[in-house]
Amino acid sequence: SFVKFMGAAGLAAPAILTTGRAAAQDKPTIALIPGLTADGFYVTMHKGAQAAAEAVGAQLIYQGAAEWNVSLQVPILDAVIAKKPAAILIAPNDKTQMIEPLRKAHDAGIAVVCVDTFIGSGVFQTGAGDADFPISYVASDNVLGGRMAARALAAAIGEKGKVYVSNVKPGISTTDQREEGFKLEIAQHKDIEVLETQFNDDDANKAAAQFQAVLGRVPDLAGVFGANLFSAGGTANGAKQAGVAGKVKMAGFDAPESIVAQLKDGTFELTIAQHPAEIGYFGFMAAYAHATGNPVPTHIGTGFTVMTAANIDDPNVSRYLYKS
Ligand code: T6T
Repeated sequence: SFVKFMGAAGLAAPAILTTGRAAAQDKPTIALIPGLTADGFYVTMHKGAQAAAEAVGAQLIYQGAAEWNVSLQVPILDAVIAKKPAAILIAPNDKTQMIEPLRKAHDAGIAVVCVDTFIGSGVFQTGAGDADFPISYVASDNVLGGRMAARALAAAIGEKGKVYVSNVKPGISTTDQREEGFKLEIAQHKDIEVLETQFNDDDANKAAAQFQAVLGRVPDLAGVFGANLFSAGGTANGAKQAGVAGKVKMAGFDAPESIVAQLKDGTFELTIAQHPAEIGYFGFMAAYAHATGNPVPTHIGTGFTVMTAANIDDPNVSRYLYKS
């Protein structure tokens, strides 16, 4: 186009060409569908996306289900597709079951960006596989996060003993990868035995009950990795009720406000805070760039902050606590 040509020639486009239709296209509507709504991780991601929307003067639609459940996420996705946004940012509830529902968005000309969780392999725009159509994946490095948790937990239990992973359910890319990273790292610590994973369906009460059941069977349990907010929080409650908080060592993932007291009283050795506001901000910007004709990276990696009793009062650490 003339505007592109002028840009390539290094000249400012005449103002008249940037008004009208072009200006309307500059303000796309972009939707964010979280994994679930009642979770500080996604509340904070929403704030990041909102900040990005305000920065560029574009519209953000935010719509999600109250639980982590494919059968609840699909109708929300369908309702959002019907609103014809330029792009949908989504944390898919399952890496396989959400492929076909998301293909509907893609087929309708809506760009898909995966945030936090992915579909397929999470490697997009390669022309390979049946799930490479999302334009970008914006997330933490979850295998690395699992490895980090394993190293810290191994040190906390003196490099020996029995541990298990409290996890959500199989098929979720993030928590699957955390467990994978955890086990890869623990394999390097020969005196640590990893017991069977306990799946809690993102239900903290279930995670607490599972902790007590495992402790009943394995009284010398040394440690637990709680692979997300509800897994970690529920396991901690279970340990408290059983009177072994601080004795059975805990490595957590995610950073709700309640983690501060639990780090200080020794319930948790550490927690690995993700940076959900970054995921929301850069996820939105990737979608916005695409909607306005600019190329985007197919993967954007965001950071972690490791929180401990020793550093949690540092404002550069506590700023990564999730909002509620
Ligand atoms: O850990 C986050 C998120 O990364 C994961 O995909 C699901 O669980 C959380 O939302 C925390 O509850």
